[in-house]
Amino acid sequence: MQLDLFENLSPSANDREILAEGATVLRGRALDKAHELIEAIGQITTKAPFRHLITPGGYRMSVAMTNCGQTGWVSDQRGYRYQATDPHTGQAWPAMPECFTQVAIAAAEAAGYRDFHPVACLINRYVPGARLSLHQDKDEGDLSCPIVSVSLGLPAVFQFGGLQRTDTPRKYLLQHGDVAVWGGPSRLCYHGVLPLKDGQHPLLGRQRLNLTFRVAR
Ligand code: MD6
Ligand code: FE
Repeated sequence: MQLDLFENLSPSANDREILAEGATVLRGRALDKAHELIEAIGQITTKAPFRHLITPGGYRMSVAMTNCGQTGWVSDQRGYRYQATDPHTGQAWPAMPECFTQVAIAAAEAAGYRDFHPVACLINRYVPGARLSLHQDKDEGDLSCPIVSVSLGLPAVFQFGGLQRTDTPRKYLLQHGDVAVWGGPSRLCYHGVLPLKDGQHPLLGRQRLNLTFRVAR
């Protein structure tokens, strides 16, 4: 009985979309952990609040950010970098919660990346209108490891292009619970998020939260 093989799979367990070689969206992969992740984000942001970073060019980012883990991504007039302390408090970033690590490792494995051990998680908050222009993630020091990205709250249009800024990006809707895993030949592909459309999410209201797990030095 062929059907029996699939009987125990939840409807989403095998739902994946390949964006390019090495880049996969696992639809709904974090859905069953969403409450736990959101609760943990609340704890983290009491110690390391969301803030709007300033780009090296002097612009205030519309996306608000914070971090947890051994190191965190920051931006200011001096440039983009990872640092072990929160520039706002001078304290170490809050520890990475166990539920974060588990979701990230399991998703990486499901996408074919074994032995992924994230040390940093950048937490992004989008309110309606907030956007992230096309960029490459290249400040990590170790580009051999993938990035795992978890979407929560309002849906967003994710743009995924090629290795050149001028390559025309394709668009993908990232919804609550979706996990994108990104590495190998597409690790340096340009990507971005279009201005968030207004809406009301049952768990998060008028916002989108995104977690990106990284191996950084
Ligand atoms: C976001 N994500 O989805 C922004 N970067 O809010 C990213 O910039 C990103 O989703 C690298 C890999 C996956 C991502
Ligand atoms: Fe990115």
